[in-house]
Amino acid sequence: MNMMPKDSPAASHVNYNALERQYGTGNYAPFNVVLTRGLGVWVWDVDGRRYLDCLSAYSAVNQGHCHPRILAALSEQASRLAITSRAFMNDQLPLFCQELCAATHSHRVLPMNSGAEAVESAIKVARKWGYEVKGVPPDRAEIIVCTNNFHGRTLTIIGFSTDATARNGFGPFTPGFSRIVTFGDAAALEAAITPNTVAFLVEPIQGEAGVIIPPTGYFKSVREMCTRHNVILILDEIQTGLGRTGRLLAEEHEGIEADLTLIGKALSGGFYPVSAVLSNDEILGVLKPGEHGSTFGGNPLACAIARSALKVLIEEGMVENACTTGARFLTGLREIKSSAVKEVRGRGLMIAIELHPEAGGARGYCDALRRRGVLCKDTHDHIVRVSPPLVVTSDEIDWALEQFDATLAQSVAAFA
Ligand code: IF1
Repeated sequence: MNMMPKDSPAASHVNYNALERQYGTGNYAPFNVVLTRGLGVWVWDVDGRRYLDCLSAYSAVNQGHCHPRILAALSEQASRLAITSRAFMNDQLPLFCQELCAATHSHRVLPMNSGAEAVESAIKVARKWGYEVKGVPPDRAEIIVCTNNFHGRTLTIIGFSTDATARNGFGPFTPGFSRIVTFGDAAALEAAITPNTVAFLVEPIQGEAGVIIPPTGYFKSVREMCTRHNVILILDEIQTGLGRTGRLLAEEHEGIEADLTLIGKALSGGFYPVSAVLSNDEILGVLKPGEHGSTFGGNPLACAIARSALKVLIEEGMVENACTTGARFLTGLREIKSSAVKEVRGRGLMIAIELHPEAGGARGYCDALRRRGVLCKDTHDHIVRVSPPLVVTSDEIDWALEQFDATLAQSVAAFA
């Protein structure tokens, strides 16, 4: 195992685990690893052990940890001007909007901060568009979502989650999301649309649900239906976007264009919360001065970082690399002979290994991978998510495949 770079802090005597348990909040159950440094696809723990990051902060570090060009842009801007509020204009936001529109073939950008804020903003905009443009009666707007959706953790969003763990104990919830349809079932969506439906909010690939790839043609049908019924198609690309699936936006695989696209996470290369709602005049034009905003949304530092993160992603061929190395990873994982594996699926570098329930649970495999220097995360008990930064090389994929092969080949009993 390569040791920590020379200039990193030595192993500390701080009991990080105890401190976090004593003073933090127990809303996570993290793996037993304390990270202190990251560069590219690699991260190091406080004891100098190196790991290949196959989670990428849930696709927030598509560009790799601490990308030097993005770091330089952050440092330069932060030393000059960080935040001004939107009460005044700044010299970064207009360029950020122009460059993001050009890259995504959008016409307008609403800059926000977290992914959930982008989702909440999209819900507000879709409702207002419904009342002012579509003519839905006041307070009657309906938005359709999918089973097993994940769009964030705010009250409105968990209100339409189908995951009891996300909902229990947090009610009452925001009305207007009563119609929840099976992901991939076009007929179910057709049946759920009413004259009061203003939008269909959906992930192009369901990430947290376990990298659920839609049936071929599903989104073509969705696009046709939304157009026919004058319903806004909102694609949540906060995880699938910005190269993760081997295209700049996952919608490109489906040959469609959303009416409203949400991006976040890697929009900052993992340095800063930056998200955005992408759309056009008719939809984003419903927002008038004073009707929406946030303290940090569109601030100069966020915009400078995002401009660099987008430039780096495109100029350094990371989207194309996700396509080629993703295919290599998927093929290699599928060639592993293991009684524990039920299915390996994915698109680009958004991959999941679904295990048989008898395998004893994905968390045990993630722990075994961690001990071999690969960091992965389990989801829904039996699924291992695999999503390295988009700068990963073929050699690094091949090394990772050796660790997966050794781990998955272990007897199922080892993890029971
Ligand atoms: C956690 C999950 C992933 C997202 C999509 C919106 C958001 C997310 C498709 C909200 C955020 C994060 C949340 C984070 C872990 C991670 C996650 F496991 F929670 F479900 F990626 F799959 N749309 N996903 O994936 O963005 O407000 O977080 O910036 O809650 O621990 P956010």
